[in-house]
Amino acid sequence: MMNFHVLTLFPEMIEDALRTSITGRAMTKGLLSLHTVNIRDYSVTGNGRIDDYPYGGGAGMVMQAEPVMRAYEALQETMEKKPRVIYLTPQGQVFHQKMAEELALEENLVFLCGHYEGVDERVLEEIVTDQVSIGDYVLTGGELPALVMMDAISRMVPGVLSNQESGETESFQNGLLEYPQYSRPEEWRGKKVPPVLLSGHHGNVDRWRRNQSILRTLRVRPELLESVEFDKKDRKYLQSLIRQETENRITEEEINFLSKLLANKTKS
Ligand code: 6GU
Repeated sequence: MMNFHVLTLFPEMIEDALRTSITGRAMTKGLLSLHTVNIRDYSVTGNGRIDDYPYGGGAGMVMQAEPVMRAYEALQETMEKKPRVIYLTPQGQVFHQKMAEELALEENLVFLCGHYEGVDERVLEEIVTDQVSIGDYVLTGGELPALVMMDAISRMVPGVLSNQESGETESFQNGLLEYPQYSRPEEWRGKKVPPVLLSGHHGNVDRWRRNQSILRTLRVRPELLESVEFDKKDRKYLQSLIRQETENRITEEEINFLSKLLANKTKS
């Protein structure tokens, strides 16, 4: 059971997204709960404002400390133990799968979504335990990042995915990108399904998929290959790529990368 709490200026954005599809089903099943708090309800100026000009000047507005603190305090009263509080910001650590798996073990998680140029640093020092970014680009607010994190965390909560859906965890489990998938028809607009997938030979299918995963990872995310364990058959495939024995044209850069990788892996 995972209880998400979200401090935000746009609660409906969070509610609508999380009540959709697999996370929505998990909430109905009682495996997840969602509690949003509208920071604007904790405005202290009487006119509903929660932002003000930055001291020292500069562009934009800053979310004030007091409304954020009061919204948090209203939440915290409902919990026995101090929860982890995640502030979504491009200045945070970059989110990854291991982090999702670790956070899925918590009972309560609080997400603080900032807007404008950010949140007064003093309230962050008081309540935030983790600062997280979802990648190197800038968004208008923390709501989409919070939703991205809650989605990734939810699917790691036992029971949220069906057995069939759990298979999809494979993608990153072996440290490689996923192999290509095909469904009916066998030929679509002149393009055929790779014959090995129709052969019924499970060993060959597994080998082909593993090779496709390695090839894709080499082309798109070569740095991921550094932390992958290669067995004898993997190394044979990598050698065949280097010798250009496959249909797949490999660039000189990819060959150099693979040669170094194989040299390093044999040393250790
Ligand atoms: Cl967490 N917030 C914002 N505003 N932009 C981002 C981000 C977070 N992560 C990547 N870009």
